[in-house]
Amino acid sequence: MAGEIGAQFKYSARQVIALIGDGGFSMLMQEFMTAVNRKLPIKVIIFNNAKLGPIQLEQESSGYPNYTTALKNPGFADFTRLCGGERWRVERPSSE
Ligand SMILES: Cc1ncc(C[n+]2csc(CCOP(=O)(O)OP(=O)(O)O)c2C)c(N)n1
Ligand SMILES: [Mg+2]
Repeated sequence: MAGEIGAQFKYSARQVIALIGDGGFSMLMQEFMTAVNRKLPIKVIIFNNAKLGPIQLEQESSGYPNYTTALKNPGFADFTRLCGGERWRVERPSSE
């Protein structure tokens, strides 16, 4: 999120959208609070597959068994709401 925060400060009239995995967001989720505190209108789309995908890929491509890449995530929508952000949780790709 640091990049998006910097981009939104620099280009305040433009829309900044972060597309991020659950693992990546978890590593820097405190920065969401910074974005809210500074009233930055950044949109964050979190792809939650409950795993550290690149690490699993590295392990498998190196011939190692999969080890500790599954994530037990908090409710990201609840987290962002508690931080003061607006949030929508999407469970199905349809618009209904
Ligand atoms: C502080 C920090 N930033 C970035 C990385 C690089 N990194 C390695 S694994 C990972 C997360 C991957 O999981 P996820 O974002 O959920 O990817 P996906 O499951 O969608 O493939 C990141 C960001 C790191 N290890 N540490
Ligand atoms: Mg993931």
